[in-house]
This record gives sequence, structure tokens and C-alpha cells, in this order.
Amino acid sequence: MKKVLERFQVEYLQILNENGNCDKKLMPSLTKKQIKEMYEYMVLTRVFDDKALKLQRQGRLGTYAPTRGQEASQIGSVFAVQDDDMVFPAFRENGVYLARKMPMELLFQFWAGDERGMNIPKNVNMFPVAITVGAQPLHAVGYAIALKYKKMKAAAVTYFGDGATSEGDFHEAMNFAGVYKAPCVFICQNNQYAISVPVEEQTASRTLAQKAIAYGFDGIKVDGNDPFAVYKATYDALRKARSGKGPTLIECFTYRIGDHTTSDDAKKYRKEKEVKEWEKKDPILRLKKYMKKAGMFSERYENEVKKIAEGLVEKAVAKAESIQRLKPEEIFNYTYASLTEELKEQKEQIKLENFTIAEKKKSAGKNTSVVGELEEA
Ligand SMILES: Cc1ncc(C[n+]2csc(CCOP(=O)(O)OP(=O)(O)O)c2C)c(N)n1
Repeated sequence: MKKVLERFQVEYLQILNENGNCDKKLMPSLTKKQIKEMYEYMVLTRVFDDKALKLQRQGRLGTYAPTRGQEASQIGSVFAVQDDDMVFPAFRENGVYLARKMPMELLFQFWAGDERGMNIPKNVNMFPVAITVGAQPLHAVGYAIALKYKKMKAAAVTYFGDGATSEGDFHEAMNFAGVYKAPCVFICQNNQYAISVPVEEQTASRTLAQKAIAYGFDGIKVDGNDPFAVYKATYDALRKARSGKGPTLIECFTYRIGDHTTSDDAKKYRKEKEVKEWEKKDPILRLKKYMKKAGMFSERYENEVKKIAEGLVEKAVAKAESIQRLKPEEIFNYTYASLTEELKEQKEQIKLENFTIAEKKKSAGKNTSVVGELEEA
């Protein structure tokens, strides 16, 4: 006997196209005020991002992973997340942090290398940045299972990239989520590259969304540069999660316009033409076209939004940079509860080197801060 046991299909959702025209039948119920807020957070994310890149080039931030191009995937999705849901990001989700009302100065502080920036306020239901690719979906599923166990109505939401779907952790998380019907929403921002590896070399699957099928739940692919489609998919997935119907994987198909991080040069593995094509699909531009047609946009409004965003960013930078900087040896204080012998030794060594440099400068008659001296050295 031979028979078909399973057939599957993967839906693709686009509501707002590149020309700013929207499919009214599919449009989620968003007020004009909410749409404007979405636009404003997308602009704030971009202004933050541009400033962060400049600060990095001036040596005022460490390695930074830019968000440009992924604003609709981030803001569209997080707008559907409720205050009591918990978000588990990767390392590119600055827009998600901002829309969750994370104080901006903490983000600048963190990207300048100060772990105290990830001391997330209690009212911001978000976990710290996860640099380890693919680790955070497991944390999210654990949290979601606990929510279910405690009969709480909230959900867990986790963000990760296309590259993370090749990690074992991702598959373990998906499996647990399926088995336990965990109230968890997996948001994969498929920006088409994991550093220099294109998504076609990452997987033989036609979509990333279909990976959910193997674990017994739904996956949907959405236009990740369309904030309305991303919002609707996330809203539906969260409603499903909260009503006990289990997890969903959302693949937001988007593009990383910038380099992977400030240590990368994307020109080495991507054609300029491809980047130009995706620049035309810019999510902010698309929303702007829609708002213009809907009579919700003017040059004055555009300038005002930009000016306010720039003001907020400048204020946050000044605040972050006014905070007393860490001593170099303090970097050892934030990873382990207690240090291994090797790390203890390294910490003492840094302290000693730092002291020697300071002493040398003192005897040479220079009067700079300890951190400044180490940087000069
Ligand atoms: C476990 C692990 N392996 C390798 C790295 C190095 N690394 C940092 S980001 C990255 C690519 C991640 O790609 P993707 O998941 O698609 O996210 P994106 O950077 O595109 O947002 C790699 C390999 C890491 N941080 N963690």
C-alpha cells in the first residue's frame, strides 16, 4: 500500500505593496493614530541606527549590527505584542527595544561595551541582547511553557535571523514548542544573509516558514518590508498563542541594507545592484507612500518626526556618555556569577596593566582618566 500521509502549504502575506497600495480586504484594524505611531517608531529606529554607525566610526561605540531595511519587520511585529508578553531578541532588534520603551541611553551604553546598559527596567518585558546565534528561541520556549504551566494568558515572542535556523538550538526550541503547544511566536527576520552566507546556502527548504510544519505547527511567510502584513501575522499568531492553540513561525522576508556589522564589508559578497533593488523596497518609503495617499502625511509632519527623533537620539547619546565609565577589569563582572581561576588571573592582569599605565602617565606628568590612558596605550 502506498498513500499520501501529509501535504502541506505555506501562505505568503502581503497587504501593502511597494507603491503604497493596500489590499483593503486584508488590512488589519489599525487606527490612523496607530499607523502614524508605527511610522514614527520606524523613523526613530533609523535615526538611532544612523547615529550608532557614526558613533562607531568615531570610536564611541563598539561593534554594532545595523537595522536599516528591517524596520517594518521589527516595528510591525512589536506593535502587536502586548505589555505583559515577553520578548527574546537577537542582536539586531534595536527597533523592538525602542518600541518596547527601553530607555535609549541604555542601548547606547550597551553598544559602547558597558553591560550595565542591559540592566533592563522592570516595565520593559524584554530579555537582553543574545549574541550567541540561535540561543534565545530556547529561552523563549522555556518561558512560554512556564506561562502555560502557571495558566497565565501572556505569550513569549522571539526574534532571530535566517542563519539561526541552521542552529541545533532553533530546532530543539521548535520541537519543544510544538510538543508542549507553547504560547510562543517565532519571528524569523530572513534578511537573506548570515554574514556572507546567502539563505540559499543556508537551507534546501523553499521557505523558512515551512520548517514549522515538521514540528507540528503553522508557519507563514510575510513580506517583511510591509508593516501591515507583519503586524497582522504577529497579531493573529499571538491571539492563537494566548488562546492555547500553540506556537507559530513567522518568516519576515526582508533585506539587510547595511553591512552585517561594523566589522563587515558586504561589498565583498553582495552585488551593488541587488542592494539598490532592495533600497527601492524601503519599508519607511512604502509606509510614507501609503500615508500620503490616505491624506495622513505632509512635508511638515515628515520634518517634525525627523527632528523629534534626532533630538531624542542626541539627548540619549549625551546621557549615555555622561555616565561614569567602567574600569576595564569590570568587564569580568557580567558573564559569570563566580569567576573561573583563569578569568580571575586575567582580571588581575588587566588591573595590574591598567595601574602600571596610569603610574607611567602620572610620572610623565599627564593627567587623564584611567580608561583614557588604557585607550591611548
Ligand atoms: C553560535 C554562534 N555561532 C557563530 C556566531 C558568529 N555570528 C554572529 S552573527 C552570525 C550570523 C547570523 O545570521 P542570522 O541568524 O541570519 O542573523 P542576521 O545577522 O542576519 O541578523 C554569526 C555566524 C555567533 N555569534 N554565535
